[in-house]
Amino acid sequence: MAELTYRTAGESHGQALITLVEGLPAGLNVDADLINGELRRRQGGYGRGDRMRMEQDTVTILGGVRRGVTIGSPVVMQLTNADFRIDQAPEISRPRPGHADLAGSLKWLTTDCRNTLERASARETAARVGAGALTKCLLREFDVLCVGFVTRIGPVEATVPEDADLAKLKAARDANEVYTPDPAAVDPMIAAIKQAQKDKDTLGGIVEVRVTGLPPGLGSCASWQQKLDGRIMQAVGSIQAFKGVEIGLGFGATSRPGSQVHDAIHFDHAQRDTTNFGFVRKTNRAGGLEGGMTNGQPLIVRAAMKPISTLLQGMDSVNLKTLRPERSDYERSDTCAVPAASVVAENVVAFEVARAWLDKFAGDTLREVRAAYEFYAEAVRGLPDSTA
Ligand code: EPS
Repeated sequence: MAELTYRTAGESHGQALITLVEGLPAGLNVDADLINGELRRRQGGYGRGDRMRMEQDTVTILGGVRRGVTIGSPVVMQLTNADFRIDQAPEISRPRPGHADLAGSLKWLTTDCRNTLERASARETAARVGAGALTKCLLREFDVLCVGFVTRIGPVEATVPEDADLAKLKAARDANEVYTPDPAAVDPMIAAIKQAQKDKDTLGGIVEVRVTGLPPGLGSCASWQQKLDGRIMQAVGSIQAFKGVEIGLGFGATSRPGSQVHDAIHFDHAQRDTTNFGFVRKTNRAGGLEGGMTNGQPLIVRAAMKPISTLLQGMDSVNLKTLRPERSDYERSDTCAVPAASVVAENVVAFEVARAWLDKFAGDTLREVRAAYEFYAEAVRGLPDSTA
């Protein structure tokens, strides 16, 4: 059974984006509506530009699925681009500060930043959402819920209680255009984006992803590559324009003494049938991960997105063809893509959780994955008598 992995290919204005997912068990129902729903959400959110009115991201499954069910072979998904003018698109030779333009042009020895920006573009995140949404079809078989939302846009911060019911947060998030579960933050966030638009500027923000229903022991402290916190940080930190990722208290843990950082352990027989198997924590400052492994508490991941680097007002730059100072180029772009980025973060976290799930509960078929999970749950409930 191969490890669950995925790759993406395709340019922002090329023919299509491709996602290739390997390592899913056979027998999994693939819900195209679920995948298309996530793709639609990623296209939305207040602050997006005109491109998103042109594209209608809908998945075409090219392989690995028969009659709506996985058959154990690689799953190939395609998203067709409506705007596929890559060969006609103009050259860009005045790199945008903050974008991949300059570093990529030097790397590939060109004065046309387009070769770089076509792949660096956040359009690629549609392919990643496709992969994550596919793995949600697996996670929901085990009642794992993964929800991403916005907690900050520019100067406006949302208030989201740590112990709130995740399904309720999801419903509140889905009721507005900035994907925040705090109704009081919606209008100020929209106003901040409108102001940035007026100022020919852009805004960043913070997104959060919470996952419930995870048993302890996903990921591993035995090797650095298998630590789930590290995998999540790579997956989230590699999202276009992301500059920071934290788990649980994250950076906030540094200013407190240990007694106010760690989550005391209690045991409650009445909770033996839940995913914490009775090992109760009254706080969740660790964000559900200790030693690179899930501990039976909800996962909490937070990440920072910088403002988009394509500015209508431009910034000081250099023309790569003349080496003389000029303002940076402007390409049609978004004012704020933080809501969309919360969908991307949610789905890449879902993928990493699913990967860790299949590492622990491996099987060629969903039946075997389920049996492995049930065996483990029974064994944990049997402790201290059922030791390895
Ligand atoms: C992007 C620029 C804009 C965004 C794009 C990311 O595209 P365009 O240059 O075609 O107007 O809309 O985001 C997407 C296409 C998407 O699917 O999210 C950029 O430069 O990163």
